[in-house]
Amino acid sequence: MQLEKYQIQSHNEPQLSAHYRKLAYLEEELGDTEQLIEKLTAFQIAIPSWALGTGGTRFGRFSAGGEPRNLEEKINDIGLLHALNRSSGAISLHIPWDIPQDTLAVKELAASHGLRFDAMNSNTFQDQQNQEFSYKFGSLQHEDPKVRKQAVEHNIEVIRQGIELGSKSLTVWLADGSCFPGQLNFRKAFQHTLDSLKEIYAALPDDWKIFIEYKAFEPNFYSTTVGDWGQSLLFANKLGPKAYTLVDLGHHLPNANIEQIVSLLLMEEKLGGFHFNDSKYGDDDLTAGSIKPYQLFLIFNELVEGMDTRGMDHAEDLGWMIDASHNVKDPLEDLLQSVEAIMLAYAQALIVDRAALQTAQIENDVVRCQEILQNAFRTDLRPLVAEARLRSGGALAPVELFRSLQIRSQLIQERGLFTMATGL
Ligand code: PSV
Ligand code: MN
Ligand code: MN
Repeated sequence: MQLEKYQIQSHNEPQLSAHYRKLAYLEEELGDTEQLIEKLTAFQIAIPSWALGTGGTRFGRFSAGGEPRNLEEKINDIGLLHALNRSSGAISLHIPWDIPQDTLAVKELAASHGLRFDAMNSNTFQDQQNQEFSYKFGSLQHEDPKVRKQAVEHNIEVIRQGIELGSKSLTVWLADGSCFPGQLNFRKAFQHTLDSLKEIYAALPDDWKIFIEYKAFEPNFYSTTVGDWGQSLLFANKLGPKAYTLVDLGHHLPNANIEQIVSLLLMEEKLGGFHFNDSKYGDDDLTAGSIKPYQLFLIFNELVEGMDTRGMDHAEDLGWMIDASHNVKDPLEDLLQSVEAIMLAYAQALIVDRAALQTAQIENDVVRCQEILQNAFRTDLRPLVAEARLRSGGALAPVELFRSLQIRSQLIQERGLFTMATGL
């Protein structure tokens, strides 16, 4: 199904006067908001192809129905999201879940929705059909060079496919690690992984980046070979200038200070991008901003400060992506909520009074520092984010429109009730 312009307009029409009233109030508070709106309009968040179906746990999976059955339908779903919010203009593919049959047609379809191809994701954490060697005991870290070679070649194949699609980066997330003490020689595992990554790095085109994603635990529960930002940074530094660390918010040990990690990675010019999600305990799949919105804001606060200090382009110089897919919400509504939360945190970070904060920091005025940050965090910037959406042709209230048009029922009619999107 496709969303028509008139459907968005007739949704927006009756809400316009209330919207402009709220916006005017904000303008009174903040002064000129044009620059803020421009930045919000430019900011795009990539959607992973595996977030479009209901996720699952190892205990069960409950499909929402109408899930995309192939790459084309996944692209169409992201097209729908982008039409609604105008901020989801990119898709991140996972190989082999999303192998394009007809690359040209896939590119055209994506372009017709205004989507570009974000980072490509390789998969050496599952055994695929017809695969010669198993990844049960790791891939790039494996003791057996033949297993490592197979995993390296897979990554190089993913780069090749990405080149055809116009992507510019590869994200490597490894499940490699160990479940029990003594299972692994940590240094050997690291060294093998480094050697394998070097071969993948050598296959990167000049204008590509490789993102090394870390994760503290799961599926291995004793050690993960790229377990934290220190290990990821070691790899990235040893590999060279095209290698960066990727921060997935859900991949830390509880209470980790992610904003500090972000700040230091930026300082080292090694922050490559983000996977947004949220968690209460050890999850990496809850809706961004649903549990710890203040943390999300604090992360953006460091991002904006660090990027501005370095003259970086907010929209272009880092990879922004959602990585969440869970069990109980409609996946498309969930993604709309995640994008909104990310945009809000970004907007709040943009209005932090940086000069005043710097002065308060120099004067050790701790109370003032907190006031400044929380003033920004507690300002309701939803009208600003909505205005950015409105100006780009999106809906003032995307979730409401998704519901009133009964998009899920239409997708179920088109695709059936018992569909199962490929993914985690
Ligand atoms: C597994 O934790 C994971 O969610 C990682 O975050 C990757 O980015 C993703 O799967 C896809 O490979
Ligand atoms: Mn991730
Ligand atoms: Mn994850």
